[in-house]
Amino acid sequence: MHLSRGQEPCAAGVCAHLTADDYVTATHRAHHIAIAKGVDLDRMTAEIFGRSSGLSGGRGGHMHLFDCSVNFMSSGIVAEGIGPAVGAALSFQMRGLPHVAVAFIGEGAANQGAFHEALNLAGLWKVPFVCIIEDNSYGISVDKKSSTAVPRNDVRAAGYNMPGFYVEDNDPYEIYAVAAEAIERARNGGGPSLIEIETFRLTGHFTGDAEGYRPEGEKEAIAKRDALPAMRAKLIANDAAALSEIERIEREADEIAARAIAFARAAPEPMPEDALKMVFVGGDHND
Ligand SMILES: Cc1ncc(C[n+]2csc(CCOP(=O)(O)OP(=O)(O)O)c2C)c(N)n1
Ligand SMILES: [Mg+2]
Repeated sequence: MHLSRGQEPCAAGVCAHLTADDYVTATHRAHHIAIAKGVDLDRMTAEIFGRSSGLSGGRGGHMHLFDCSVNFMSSGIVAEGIGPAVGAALSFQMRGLPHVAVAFIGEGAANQGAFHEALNLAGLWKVPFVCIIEDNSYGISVDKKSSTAVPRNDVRAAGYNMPGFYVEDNDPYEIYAVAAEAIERARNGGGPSLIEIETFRLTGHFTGDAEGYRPEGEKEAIAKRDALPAMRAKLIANDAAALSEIERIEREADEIAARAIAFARAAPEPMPEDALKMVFVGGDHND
C-alpha cells in the first residue's frame, strides 16, 4: 500500500472546487484524492481488499481505483494519468461543457516524458486542465534534488505557456485559494495551470518501507508539520469551529471508515469463473 498520510490538504483543498462532472486522474498514492473526489468509500475499501464488491470487482487493487459515477481514475504507472486528463479536458472543450480535468501527480512524475508532452498540448490548445504536483520531495528513495533540474516545478509552466504556482508548507488555506483561481480560470475558458504543492509523506513510500534513505531526524521534523492537527488548532484558535463540532466530525469520520472496513471484510472473494468477465478476450469484449 502507498499511503497518503500527510498529503491530505492537497486533495481536500483542490477537490473542494470540483463537481462529480469534473474529471480527476490520480496516481499509485490515490486514496486521499479518491475520498476528496467523492468515490464511494465502501466500494473503494472492498477494491483495496481485492473483494468482488470493489469498484472493479477486486481486479484493480489499491492503485487502480475507477469510479465512473464521479469521473475518477488512478493508475500505478507513474505519469500515466496526465494524458487522459488532458484528453478529458479536450473533450470538455470540444463539447462546450463547463467542466475541468485535474491530474494529480508526484514530483517524481514531473520528470517523465508524458508530463512534458501532455502539458505542451494542454498549453497549445488552452484546454480546461489543471496539473497538481504533490511535492513530497521523494520518488521512492530518491530525493528531488538528485532527480530534478529545477528546485521547483512551477517554473516549468512557462515552457508550456501556462501560469505556474508553488504552495509552501502544505497549507490547506493556500492550496484552497490557489486551486480556486486555477479551476475557475480553466472553467471560464482561460486555459490550463500548473500548481506544485510542498507536502510531506509522513510514512514510507509503501507500508513496510524501512526508510533508511531519510536523513536523521527528518521523520520527526516532518511529523511536527502534519497539517491535520495544525488545522484543528487553527480552527479552534480562530473561532472558526467549536471543539465539540470538530470532535463530532472526527467521530463521524471514524464511523464511516469503520463501516467501510466492515463492508470490505464481509464482501465475498471474486469467483474464479468471473475472472474473464470485464476483460478483452481474444479481441472480443466479454462482459
Ligand atoms: C512508468 C513507471 N516507472 C516506474 C515506476 C515505479 N515507481 C512507482 S512509484 C515511483 C516513484 C514516484 O514518485 P513520485 O512521482 O514523486 O510519487 P510519490 O510516490 O512520491 O507519491 C516509481 C519510480 C512505475 N510505477 N511506473
Ligand atoms: Mg514524490
